[in-house]
Amino acid sequence: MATPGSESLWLWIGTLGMALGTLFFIARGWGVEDEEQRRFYIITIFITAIASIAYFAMATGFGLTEVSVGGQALDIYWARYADWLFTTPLLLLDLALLAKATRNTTYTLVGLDVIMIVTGVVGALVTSSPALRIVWWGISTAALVFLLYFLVGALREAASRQTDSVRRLTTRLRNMLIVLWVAYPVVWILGTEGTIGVLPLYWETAAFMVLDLTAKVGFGFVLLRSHTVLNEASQQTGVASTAD
Ligand SMILES: *C/C=C(C)/C=C/C=C(C)/C=C/C1=C(C)CCCC1(C)C
Repeated sequence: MATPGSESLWLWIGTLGMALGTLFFIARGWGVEDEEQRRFYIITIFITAIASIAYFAMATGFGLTEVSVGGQALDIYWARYADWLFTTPLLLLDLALLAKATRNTTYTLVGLDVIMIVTGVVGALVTSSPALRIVWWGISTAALVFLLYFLVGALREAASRQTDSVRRLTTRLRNMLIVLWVAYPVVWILGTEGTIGVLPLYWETAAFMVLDLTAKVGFGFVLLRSHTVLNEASQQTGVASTAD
């Protein structure tokens, strides 16, 4: 097993940020009685809790491996993918619940997401050739494109059933998600994984840390900021289920 280098600084900042985010969401959700609202808290708390554990593991040298591709030794933090495999579906679930997306839509989003992460980790660990790694990156990126396409469609469809403030919140979170998620394959291909070596591991780790914190803690802040809006979002369920 390889040992972390100077990039561990960013991994420790990530650990701390995720842990503080987790504590903040727990404290904020403490007195919330409404079951529907609590669901958003539970999901969001698990997102940052899982990420803080993954960051701690990486900062202490677990989840790092060295792969050799065409004579080049690459340091790969595979623990990221274990984190993302659970946290990205949970992020989508937050948004799907807010939008009252149908189960089929939610499953489709989660399915594409799992394909994206799994093909991403294969790309990160494949050693036969740099070209093959890029092919896996392409497959993973294609899954992301389909995912975002379905997400936009599903949220547009849901918009008519939402109040103005819930719709505004959904749109804001959707835009955040699109901008942030699209940056991941870019960092990957420019970083160690892409073998081009534009972005050294130190800066790649910093970039992923900023993206992860924004996509999880930042996303959670925006989602859980207004209890009034979450309340409206949960009340719609009542309306929708009586209308059914
Ligand atoms: C909290 C963590 C988040 C929001 C992680 C998101 C990760 C992605 C959108 C990753 C996407 C990837 C590709 C589209 C291709 C290359 C491999 C990945 C896994 C970096």
